[in-house]
Amino acid sequence: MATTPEPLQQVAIALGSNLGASRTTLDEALEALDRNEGVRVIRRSSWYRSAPIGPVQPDYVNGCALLEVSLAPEALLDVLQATENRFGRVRAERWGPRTLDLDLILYGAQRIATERLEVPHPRMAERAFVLLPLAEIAAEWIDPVSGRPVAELAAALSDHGGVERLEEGA
Ligand code: A4P
Ligand code: MG
Repeated sequence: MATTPEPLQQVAIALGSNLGASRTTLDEALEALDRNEGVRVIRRSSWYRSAPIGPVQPDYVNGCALLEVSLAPEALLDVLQATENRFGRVRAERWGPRTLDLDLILYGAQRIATERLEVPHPRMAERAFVLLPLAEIAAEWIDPVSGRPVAELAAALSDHGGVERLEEGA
Protein backbone atom coordinates (compact mmCIF):
# COMPACT_ATOMS: atom_id res chain seq x y z
CA MET A 1 0.00 0.00 0.00
CA ALA A 2 1.37 3.43 -0.90
CA THR A 3 2.08 5.59 2.13
CA THR A 4 1.00 9.22 2.19
CA PRO A 5 4.04 11.47 1.78
CA GLU A 6 4.84 13.53 4.86
CA PRO A 7 5.09 17.30 4.46
CA LEU A 8 8.65 18.59 4.03
CA GLN A 9 10.38 19.25 7.34
CA GLN A 10 13.59 20.98 8.26
CA VAL A 11 15.72 18.69 10.40
CA ALA A 12 19.03 19.12 12.22
CA ILE A 13 21.25 16.14 12.90
CA ALA A 14 24.50 15.78 14.83
CA LEU A 15 27.32 13.60 13.54
CA GLY A 16 30.14 12.10 15.56
CA SER A 17 32.98 9.63 15.05
CA ASN A 18 36.02 8.60 17.06
CA LEU A 19 37.12 5.35 15.41
CA GLY A 20 38.72 4.95 11.98
CA ALA A 21 39.10 7.76 9.44
CA SER A 22 36.55 9.96 11.17
CA ARG A 23 36.47 12.98 8.87
CA THR A 24 36.13 10.85 5.75
CA THR A 25 33.43 8.81 7.46
CA LEU A 26 31.41 11.94 8.29
CA ASP A 27 31.70 13.30 4.73
CA GLU A 28 30.71 9.94 3.26
CA ALA A 29 27.83 9.55 5.73
CA LEU A 30 26.31 12.82 4.49
CA GLU A 31 26.64 11.64 0.88
CA ALA A 32 24.99 8.34 1.83
CA LEU A 33 22.14 10.11 3.65
CA ASP A 34 21.51 12.36 0.64
CA ARG A 35 21.02 9.29 -1.56
CA ASN A 36 17.95 8.22 0.44
CA GLU A 37 14.55 8.95 -0.99
CA GLY A 38 12.94 11.67 1.08
CA VAL A 39 16.23 13.02 2.50
CA ARG A 40 18.18 16.04 1.16
CA VAL A 41 21.31 17.32 2.85
CA ILE A 42 21.15 21.11 2.63
CA ARG A 43 24.23 22.25 4.57
CA ARG A 44 26.83 21.09 6.99
CA SER A 45 28.77 22.89 9.69
CA SER A 46 32.53 22.89 10.09
CA TRP A 47 33.96 19.74 11.57
CA TYR A 48 35.22 20.04 15.14
CA ARG A 49 37.57 18.03 17.28
CA SER A 50 36.13 17.41 20.76
CA ALA A 51 37.27 15.79 23.98
CA PRO A 52 35.22 12.65 24.77
CA ILE A 53 32.33 12.73 27.22
CA GLY A 54 31.87 9.33 28.86
CA PRO A 55 34.41 6.51 29.22
CA VAL A 56 38.10 6.97 28.30
CA GLN A 57 38.27 6.87 24.48
CA PRO A 58 39.82 8.79 21.58
CA ASP A 59 38.83 12.39 20.73
CA TYR A 60 35.78 12.79 18.50
CA VAL A 61 35.21 14.59 15.25
CA ASN A 62 31.77 16.22 15.54
CA GLY A 63 29.55 18.40 13.40
CA CYS A 64 25.93 19.10 12.46
CA ALA A 65 23.94 19.14 9.23
CA LEU A 66 20.62 20.52 8.04
CA LEU A 67 18.35 18.17 6.15
CA GLU A 68 15.07 18.59 4.35
CA VAL A 69 13.04 15.42 4.78
CA SER A 70 9.68 14.02 3.75
CA LEU A 71 9.95 11.15 6.25
CA ALA A 72 8.18 10.84 9.59
CA PRO A 73 10.52 11.07 12.60
CA GLU A 74 10.84 7.31 13.23
CA ALA A 75 11.29 6.58 9.52
CA LEU A 76 14.13 9.10 9.54
CA LEU A 77 15.61 7.42 12.64
CA ASP A 78 15.54 4.12 10.69
CA VAL A 79 17.56 5.79 7.90
CA LEU A 80 20.05 7.25 10.40
CA GLN A 81 20.52 3.88 12.15
CA ALA A 82 20.84 1.97 8.87
CA THR A 83 23.54 4.47 7.82
CA GLU A 84 25.37 4.02 11.15
CA ASN A 85 25.31 0.27 10.59
CA ARG A 86 26.61 0.61 7.02
CA PHE A 87 29.60 2.47 8.37
CA GLY A 88 30.44 -0.35 10.75
CA ARG A 89 28.79 0.90 13.92
CA VAL A 90 28.87 -1.68 16.72
CA ARG A 91 26.83 -0.87 19.82
CA ALA A 92 28.95 -2.16 22.69
CA GLU A 93 28.73 0.25 25.57
CA ARG A 94 26.62 3.35 26.12
CA TRP A 95 28.58 6.50 25.22
CA GLY A 96 31.41 4.22 24.06
CA PRO A 97 33.60 4.78 20.97
CA ARG A 98 31.99 4.51 17.55
CA THR A 99 32.79 4.80 13.84
CA LEU A 100 29.60 6.81 13.31
CA ASP A 101 26.87 8.30 15.51
CA LEU A 102 23.95 10.09 13.90
CA ASP A 103 21.58 11.79 16.31
CA LEU A 104 18.34 13.52 15.45
CA ILE A 105 18.60 16.91 17.18
CA LEU A 106 15.64 18.99 15.90
CA TYR A 107 12.67 18.05 13.72
CA GLY A 108 10.90 21.29 12.72
CA ALA A 109 9.31 22.73 15.86
CA GLN A 110 8.12 19.32 17.06
CA ARG A 111 8.61 17.76 20.48
CA ILE A 112 8.65 13.97 20.24
CA ALA A 113 8.81 11.40 23.02
CA THR A 114 8.36 7.77 22.00
CA GLU A 115 10.10 4.59 23.13
CA ARG A 116 12.72 5.00 20.37
CA LEU A 117 12.99 8.72 20.00
CA GLU A 118 13.29 11.88 22.02
CA VAL A 119 13.42 15.16 20.07
CA PRO A 120 14.83 17.73 20.66
CA HIS A 121 17.79 15.58 21.66
CA PRO A 122 17.67 15.59 25.48
CA ARG A 123 21.36 16.48 25.93
CA MET A 124 21.75 19.08 23.17
CA ALA A 125 21.58 22.12 25.45
CA GLU A 126 24.55 21.02 27.57
CA ARG A 127 26.86 19.89 24.78
CA ALA A 128 29.32 22.26 23.13
CA PHE A 129 30.12 19.61 20.49
CA VAL A 130 26.47 19.88 19.33
CA LEU A 131 25.67 23.56 19.94
CA LEU A 132 28.79 25.15 18.44
CA PRO A 133 28.39 23.46 15.04
CA LEU A 134 24.60 23.82 15.18
CA ALA A 135 24.88 27.57 15.82
CA GLU A 136 26.89 27.91 12.58
CA ILE A 137 24.05 26.56 10.44
CA ALA A 138 20.88 27.08 12.52
CA ALA A 139 21.51 30.11 14.75
CA GLU A 140 17.90 31.35 14.67
CA TRP A 141 16.18 27.99 15.08
CA ILE A 142 14.05 28.06 18.24
CA ASP A 143 14.56 25.09 20.56
CA PRO A 144 10.95 24.08 21.32
CA VAL A 145 11.90 23.00 24.86
CA SER A 146 13.52 26.20 26.14
CA GLY A 147 11.92 28.60 23.62
CA ARG A 148 15.39 30.04 22.98
CA PRO A 149 17.30 30.26 19.68
CA VAL A 150 20.24 27.91 19.17
CA ALA A 151 22.71 30.83 19.11
CA GLU A 152 21.57 31.82 22.60
CA LEU A 153 21.94 28.26 23.91
CA ALA A 154 25.45 28.13 22.45
CA ALA A 155 26.36 31.49 24.00
CA ALA A 156 25.08 30.26 27.39
CA LEU A 157 27.45 27.27 27.52
CA SER A 158 29.58 27.56 30.64
CA ASP A 159 32.59 26.10 28.86
CA HIS A 160 33.47 24.80 25.42
CA GLY A 161 34.85 21.57 26.88
CA GLY A 162 37.80 21.03 24.54
CA VAL A 163 35.84 21.67 21.35
CA GLU A 164 37.95 23.14 18.56
CA ARG A 165 37.11 23.90 14.92
CA LEU A 166 39.00 21.87 12.32
CA GLU A 167 37.73 23.19 8.97
CA GLU A 168 34.99 25.24 7.32
CA GLY A 169 31.51 23.94 6.63
CA ALA A 170 29.97 23.37 3.20
N1 A4P B 1 17.22 7.77 20.67
C1 A4P B 1 16.36 8.49 21.40
N2 A4P B 1 16.30 9.76 20.96
C2 A4P B 1 17.17 9.84 19.90
C3 A4P B 1 17.54 10.91 19.03
N3 A4P B 1 17.02 12.14 19.16
N4 A4P B 1 18.46 10.65 18.05
C4 A4P B 1 17.49 6.35 20.93
C5 A4P B 1 19.00 9.38 17.92
N5 A4P B 1 18.67 8.31 18.73
C6 A4P B 1 17.76 8.55 19.71
O1 A4P B 1 21.41 5.50 20.82
C7 A4P B 1 20.64 4.80 21.76
C8 A4P B 1 19.16 4.92 21.43
O2 A4P B 1 18.75 6.27 21.56
C9 A4P B 1 18.79 4.57 20.00
O3 A4P B 1 18.49 3.21 19.84
C10 A4P B 1 17.55 5.45 19.72
O4 A4P B 1 16.36 4.68 19.67
P1 A4P B 1 22.73 4.90 20.25
O5 A4P B 1 23.18 5.79 19.14
O6 A4P B 1 22.57 3.46 20.00
O7 A4P B 1 23.71 4.96 21.53
P2 A4P B 1 24.51 6.18 22.11
O8 A4P B 1 24.72 7.22 21.04
O9 A4P B 1 25.73 5.65 22.81
O10 A4P B 1 23.53 6.69 23.21
P3 A4P B 1 23.06 8.12 23.45
O11 A4P B 1 22.38 8.12 24.75
O12 A4P B 1 22.32 8.69 22.26
O13 A4P B 1 24.43 8.86 23.53
P4 A4P B 1 24.71 10.32 23.22
O14 A4P B 1 24.06 11.20 24.24
O15 A4P B 1 24.49 10.63 21.78
O16 A4P B 1 26.26 10.36 23.54
N6 A4P B 1 31.74 12.84 23.35
C11 A4P B 1 32.09 13.67 22.34
N7 A4P B 1 33.12 14.54 22.50
N8 A4P B 1 31.40 13.66 21.15
C12 A4P B 1 30.33 12.82 20.93
O17 A4P B 1 29.74 12.83 19.83
N9 A4P B 1 28.84 11.13 21.88
C13 A4P B 1 28.44 10.39 22.89
C14 A4P B 1 27.16 9.65 22.76
C15 A4P B 1 29.20 10.32 24.16
N10 A4P B 1 30.33 11.20 24.23
C16 A4P B 1 30.67 12.01 23.20
C17 A4P B 1 29.92 11.96 21.99
MG1 MG C 1 23.39 8.16 19.20
